[in-house]
Amino acid sequence: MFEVIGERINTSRKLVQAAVADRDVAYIIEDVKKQQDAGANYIDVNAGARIGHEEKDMRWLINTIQPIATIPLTLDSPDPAILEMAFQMVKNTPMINSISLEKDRFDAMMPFLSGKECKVIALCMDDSGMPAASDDIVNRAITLVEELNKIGIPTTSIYIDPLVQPISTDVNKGMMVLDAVWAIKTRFPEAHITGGLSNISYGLPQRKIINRTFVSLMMTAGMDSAIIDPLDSKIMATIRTADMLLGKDNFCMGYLKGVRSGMIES
Ligand code: THG
Repeated sequence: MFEVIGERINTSRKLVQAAVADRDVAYIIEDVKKQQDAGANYIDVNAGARIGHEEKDMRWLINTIQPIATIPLTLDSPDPAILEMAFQMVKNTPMINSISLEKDRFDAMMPFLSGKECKVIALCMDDSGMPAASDDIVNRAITLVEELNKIGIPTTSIYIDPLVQPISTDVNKGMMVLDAVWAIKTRFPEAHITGGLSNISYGLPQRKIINRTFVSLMMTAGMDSAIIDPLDSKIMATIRTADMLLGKDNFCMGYLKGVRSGMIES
């Protein structure tokens, strides 16, 4: 079944930033509980927005969330030192977000991940920047899987993020990533495909209809996870329905359960 990584605990969101600045434990706990109740499989924790405060904010968030979390955390930082610190704090094996092929980050992340039993998000990014063609995405994914396999991370623990780019700047950006996801999933059927979706609609009005149409297309190509807001009931209903239509929901049980609980409606 599709895995939802709840994105709400991110200091780039104004209310979360204020709650973190005020050390408002109740606000954060309430938000995490809501994401869990809405069906999240992981809670992404990103403390990157308050410049100079990431380490302390990340520590505080983990200490606040961990006692009430019933699902694993996704530790989200571009800084390998922050990820290492956070990894040591968590009791349940987390998901690491992320490694990439950018040299400094790659070189720092590989020894850290070596021999660890954790899931890892691998960004198809290198020092030349965002991928410009479908083949770039696929080639970077292949390198990432091969390198991670070498240090003992099994393909089933790897979540490839192909990096979604705005369709408003180039109408081919949708097909570019869809083709790449299809190719990666064909080459590595055991790998997962994840990522943020909202970049696709950047610069256009009515973004949510674009994001949720895109997630169903991405699921057809092989995406089986995404970093989204689980409290957005429309995208959650789209995901549950697409999962069923793609044969991932035995006896349509997930769909039926979603309808009975009122989470899915036409
Ligand atoms: N790939 C990976 N990790 C990621 C991303 C990705 N982590 C961060 C991000 N992208 C996904 N997380 C979020 C979290 C919150 C929001 C968007 C993405 C969000 N944004 C509002 C907006 O842009 O309108 C902010 C509004 C507010 O201030 O509340 O909510 O792609 N591996």
